[in-house]
Amino acid sequence: MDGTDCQVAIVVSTFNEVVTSRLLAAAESTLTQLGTPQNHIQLVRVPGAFEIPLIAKTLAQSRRFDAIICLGAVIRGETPHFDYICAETSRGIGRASLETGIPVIFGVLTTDTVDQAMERSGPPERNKGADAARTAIEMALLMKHLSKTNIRQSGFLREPTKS
Ligand code: INI
Repeated sequence: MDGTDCQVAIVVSTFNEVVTSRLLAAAESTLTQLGTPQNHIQLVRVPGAFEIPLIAKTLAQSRRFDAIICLGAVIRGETPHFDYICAETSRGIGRASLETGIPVIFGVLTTDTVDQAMERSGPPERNKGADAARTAIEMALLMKHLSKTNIRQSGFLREPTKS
């Protein structure tokens, strides 16, 4: 995958920053490894995961980005609102993508404990921020490809079988 020509925005929440800073570092270094230059990466910080969808949608609507990466950490031990925050964040991120046609990637950890969140924000091979960055570039390239090719000839669609 070559992310050289991709414009990417990262929305990261500052709640549980000890975890989200690790997701962010892994996402940024993965983008760099995939060739995306620093000046093609726009970083926006929001207070909590609940605030991610609005900003992600606003960035997607600007049409300036090929993909938006959403990073956050919701930890059950710390809130009775866990289920509400997770549900709204995931639904909102999904809607932002479908309503704008821009890939908006779900890189939000939802864990029972801080230890689990630390485990999933560790080295690049076990880091959800790194996964989200790879997915963002893969989806950005896929969307670019689909917009350039005749969709029927691209191999993504199979002709219906005649009965
Ligand atoms: N936000 C998070 O991103 N993670 C959490 O674990 C969390 N907890 O525990 O409450 C959290 N709460 C804040 C929430 O996302 C909003 O910022 C807040 O409710 C204001 O809308």
